[in-house]
Amino acid sequence: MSLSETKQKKCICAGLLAHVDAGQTTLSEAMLYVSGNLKKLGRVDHQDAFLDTYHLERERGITIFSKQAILEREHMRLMLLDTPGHVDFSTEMERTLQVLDYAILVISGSAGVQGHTETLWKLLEQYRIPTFVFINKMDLDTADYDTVLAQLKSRLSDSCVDFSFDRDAAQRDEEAAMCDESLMEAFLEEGVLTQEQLRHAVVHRQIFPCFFGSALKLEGVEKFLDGIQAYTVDPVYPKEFGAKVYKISRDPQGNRLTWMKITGGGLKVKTVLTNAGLSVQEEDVWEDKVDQIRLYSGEKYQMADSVPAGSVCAVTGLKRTQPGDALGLEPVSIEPVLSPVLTYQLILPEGTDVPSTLRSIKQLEEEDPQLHIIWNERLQEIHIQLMGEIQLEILKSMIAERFGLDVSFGEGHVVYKETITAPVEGVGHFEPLRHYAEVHLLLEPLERGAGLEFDTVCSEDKLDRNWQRLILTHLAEREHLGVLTGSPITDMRITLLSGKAHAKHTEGGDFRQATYRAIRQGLMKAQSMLLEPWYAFRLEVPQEFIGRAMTDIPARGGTFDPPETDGTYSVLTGTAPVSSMRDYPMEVVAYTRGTGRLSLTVDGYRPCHEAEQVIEQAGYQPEADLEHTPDSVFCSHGAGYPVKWNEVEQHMHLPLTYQPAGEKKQEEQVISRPVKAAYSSSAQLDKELKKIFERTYGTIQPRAFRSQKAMRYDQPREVLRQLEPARDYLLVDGYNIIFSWDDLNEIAKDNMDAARQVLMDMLCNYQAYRRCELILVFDAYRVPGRAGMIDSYHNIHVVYTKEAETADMFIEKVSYEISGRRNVRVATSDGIEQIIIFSHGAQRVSARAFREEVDQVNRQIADAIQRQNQR
Ligand SMILES: Nc1nc2c(ncn2[C@@H]2O[C@H](COP(=O)(O)OP(=O)(O)OP(=O)(O)O)[C@@H](O)[C@H]2O)c(=O)[nH]1
Ligand SMILES: [Mg+2]
Repeated sequence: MSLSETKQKKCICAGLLAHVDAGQTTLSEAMLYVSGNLKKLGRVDHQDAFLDTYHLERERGITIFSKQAILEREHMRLMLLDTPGHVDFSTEMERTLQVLDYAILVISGSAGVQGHTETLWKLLEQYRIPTFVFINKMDLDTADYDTVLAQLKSRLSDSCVDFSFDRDAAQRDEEAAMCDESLMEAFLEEGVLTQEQLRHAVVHRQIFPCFFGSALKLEGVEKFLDGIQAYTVDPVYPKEFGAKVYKISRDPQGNRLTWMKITGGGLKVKTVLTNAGLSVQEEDVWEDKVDQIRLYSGEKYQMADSVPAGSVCAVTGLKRTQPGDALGLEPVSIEPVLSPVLTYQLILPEGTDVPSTLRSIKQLEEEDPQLHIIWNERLQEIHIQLMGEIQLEILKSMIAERFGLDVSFGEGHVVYKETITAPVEGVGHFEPLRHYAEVHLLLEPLERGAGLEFDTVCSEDKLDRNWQRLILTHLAEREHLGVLTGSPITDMRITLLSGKAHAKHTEGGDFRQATYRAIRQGLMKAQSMLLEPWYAFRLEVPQEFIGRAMTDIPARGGTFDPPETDGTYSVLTGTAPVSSMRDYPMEVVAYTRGTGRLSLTVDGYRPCHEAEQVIEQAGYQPEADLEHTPDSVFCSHGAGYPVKWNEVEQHMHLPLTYQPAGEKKQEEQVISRPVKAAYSSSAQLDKELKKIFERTYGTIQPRAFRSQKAMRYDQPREVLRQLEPARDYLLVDGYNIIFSWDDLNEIAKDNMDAARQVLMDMLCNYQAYRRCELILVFDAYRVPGRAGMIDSYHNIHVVYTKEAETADMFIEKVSYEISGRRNVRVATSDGIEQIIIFSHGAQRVSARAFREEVDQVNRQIADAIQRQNQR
């Protein structure tokens, strides 16, 4: 297939969306069949539908993954995307929205508009997707034309217009003209509307053409295709390359597929794609070559050497793409609207190696980023976010299938969020030796459902544009946690007010630190509010049970509109917290003996109805969460020291600029102080410190090894025999720490020996103060000739591991030997690889947290020095 061949036809990407069981897979099948693209008509109920290809889909008769089919007509190529209708898979559905030219909303003629249909409608509005409606199952006796059309108009939009071809055209045009002023003008002038005018109205979402039929009986399907052909416009694309990634999956052979729509130019195989130039962190930039371009239709695919703009294809060879990636000229995608509101503990079978399993399970998160698979250090648990029980069951089967693991899940809990009630200015300062950054952020509450917005009002004269961009990236790059329960923050605008860099000492990482700290400092100052997810519900019960329903809902913290009566049924609509409604569907079934219907759709977040209990239960201590510390680091006499969040404003270098309403403007005399450039070499400082330290605390004994000489070891456990018995042990993963601490990392770039030396000196101070048995471990391969040696350096031990033995392995073995009997801590990097150390009871300290401790010790020593000097 070549670029030129395909371009003569109108090429449209249309997604089928619906409430579960409305018949979208059946409709796709029917459309492919009647247009001659499918020889044999399959059927969902016979487990041979063209688009329900995955075995779990066939077994259950529901769609789980979105899938593509290519429908060729004489003058039109339709790229159909079938999506799952079940709410539990709605994040999968939402991912396709970013690539659709048109949506086909399928409604069951007998079930009518459902709660989920309204959710879909809102999404289509948000993504501004022109929409056709197909009312299916009209073959059933329970389907009624007038009822459904009235429902469409009242619950979705007045602009839903019957476009059936057998309808009186004049009547249709008159109805269409009511939807828009300019259409009305045209209609009054001409008495009819042209196809062109209607097309224009459809693409601008002024009209939603509706068609009726039966997918199963192939009725109205051909006409529907005619309608799509007649009332759609061929999208126009720019010449320069652009593409939007909407999905990551794996084929049966395990090849990683990146699903994308080409939105500009075209794509040829062997092209090198990159995400560089987009606002990503340097370490996240990738560059990969397109290996194959596959045009899928159902399970089968054709390979193409090149595809034109407008195509939807799967590409192999890209290793680091993510759903939502915008490549080339494509603008950044909007954040997904739907997200799971339940979180579950994922329980691995006994004896499973947690870190390696976690790494492989993370593969699933690539495919569904909304799963949010996290390792909760505090609870020592894997947590995963899900939409509901069906997704949970499917995930369990998939994990068994792909990874051979029989996992189970803990009881689900709702996912809380936090926001603030009034604006506040947050300040973060980060200035360890040879580093510098200060950031001031304005945190303002936004209306519910707004999410997070980032902005800057900082003048570029004050802070260079590049630093500002970096700060905005840091704001967006991770989830920021609130201070009530440690849940993610939302519904806030965060604006960069001012910031300061140092001409020599500022590095990118410094602004990250200052930014994170500024947010948390602001949150500590602010009045926070806990939010919880709410459902919009629609409860239909026989009239005799309406009294029961009306007492149940308030008891569960919900509210409702006055009940309506629909024949023998009463209908109650309203909203209620997810947390208290989770078991209600079962209860409705029970008390109505199966005659009641309850539909629940997530309706965003609102203030938590039992905030106090939830906060108390969470037991979250924001100041103890060192990964999200609200405190800052300042510098004095060449040494960094921590400053508590509530004292930061007495030390900051830039003035506050936000004026809370009604408060008098602060004097601007707190103008920036000169940044301290003083830096005395660490060795010199250490010598000085040691002298004074010894005066204060007595001589530092080299208590280290019984034998003072360096020695070789064979088994890591032999190292232990060399140690004085102690209560507390600290194992430090040397290179991990060097690379994690910005200042050491900087030194290491020029001179690794020097970096090692500085670390050793710092740890000597630390050991002297904390009196633990400290073992610093370096991978041997970087220090020729020392492999397998244990050395003593003043009051600490330094181990150079043997060849083919990593520091990790050494630490694991040694910590295993001592833990259980002693208090063992391991200081290492912030990655997740090291969780293993926990499994035998040793405690892991992240590089960042350990740095805080070391800095704190230094500060205490500095205080001691000061006291000494004052005597
Ligand atoms: N009577 C009748 N049944 C239909 C029609 N279309 C689909 N069905 C039946 O409705 C059921 C659901 O059809 P699907 O096509 O799987 O529905 P879906 O919307 O794809 O469902 P999910 O993918 O699970 O959301 C099946 O049993 C179909 O046979 C129709 O036009 N008339
Ligand atoms: Mg389906």
